[in-house]
Amino acid sequence: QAKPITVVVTGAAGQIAYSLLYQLAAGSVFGEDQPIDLRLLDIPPMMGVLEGVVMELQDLALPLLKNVLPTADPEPAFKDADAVFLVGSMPRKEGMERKDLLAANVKIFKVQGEALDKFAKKDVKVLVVGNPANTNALICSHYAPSIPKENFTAMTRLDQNRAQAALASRIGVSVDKVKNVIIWGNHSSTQYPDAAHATVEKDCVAHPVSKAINDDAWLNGEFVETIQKRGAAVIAARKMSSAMSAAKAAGDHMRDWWFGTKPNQFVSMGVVSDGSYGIPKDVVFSLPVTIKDKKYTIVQGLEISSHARAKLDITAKELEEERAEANAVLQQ
Ligand code: NAX
Repeated sequence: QAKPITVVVTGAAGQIAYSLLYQLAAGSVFGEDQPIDLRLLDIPPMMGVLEGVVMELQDLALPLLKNVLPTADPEPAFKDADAVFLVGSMPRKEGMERKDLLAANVKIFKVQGEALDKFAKKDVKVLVVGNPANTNALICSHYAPSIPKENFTAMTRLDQNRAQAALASRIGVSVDKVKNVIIWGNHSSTQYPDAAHATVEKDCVAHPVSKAINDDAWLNGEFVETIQKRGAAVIAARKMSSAMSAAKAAGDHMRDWWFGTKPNQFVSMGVVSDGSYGIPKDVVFSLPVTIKDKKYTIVQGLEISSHARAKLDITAKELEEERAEANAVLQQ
């Protein structure tokens, strides 16, 4: 059997981790022949809850799970880590401004970036889920200068999955028939879910989604808004934020990073911008990528309509503002 890889989940006592850990232990992310050592990081007050999670992991009776370490200390958590899910963050409390939330989280991701820099493997793959995910990923990477920037990504896969499901439902096909819908920008309500390059497979032939739907008003209006506000809709109904679907998306994102994307298919990930599509450099921007040998390549040459351009600029501006706010907090 292969040697175990070290997989870290932060916020391990929280609700997303609760769904994610099962997928990891069952082999649905790193493969059914890949044993794993799990490191579970959370804050000291959550250690009791985390003990319960460890008991349940044991009771899963899954052979791929070799060792489980619950801890509140980043050093043993990140030591020689191969793959890291940064899920833990400070949740928004009542009366808290967006700025306060950003300030609290930026500090967490600075500390974790420094710890990754010192203790993790240099080829570690870091997926940031905790919000504001894009800016947290940028900060984390900044404080881990010995690890390549490409090794830090932010999750917009949940948004991609939501968009894919919404399009499939509208067309009336199974969700796997829809491909290449793109999430551009920030994982926030300024994100731009874009179906312009998406295809739907019918009778083994790929057709443009725009033709299959044939309703630009819906694609540019209701579709975009529904995806942008889907997280809020789940909170309104469930009284808690998306967790099962977020965990599934985190697994999808990491699996594609680990094993690569399928031919003619791309996925969206928040990655450090290299200036492609006129997007400002040095923000973590969700872009379409293909992945091979654990390295992603930004898909180039997609046509951007003037309508899309305006949407990309809005979400880029928000990310630049977040970066400025984060830098202001870190300079205090
Ligand atoms: P929970 O509040 O259930 O769990 C968060 C856990 O993180 C808690 O156990 C908390 O103690 C822990 N934590 C706090 N500070 C920590 C630190 N410094 N080190 C380690 N652990 C720490 O939240 P949950 O529903 O699991 O959501 C986690 C994060 O994911 C939130 O920031 C949430 O906004 C974000 N989301 C991101 C999504 C995305 O698509 N990128 C979608 C889902 C979700 O909203």
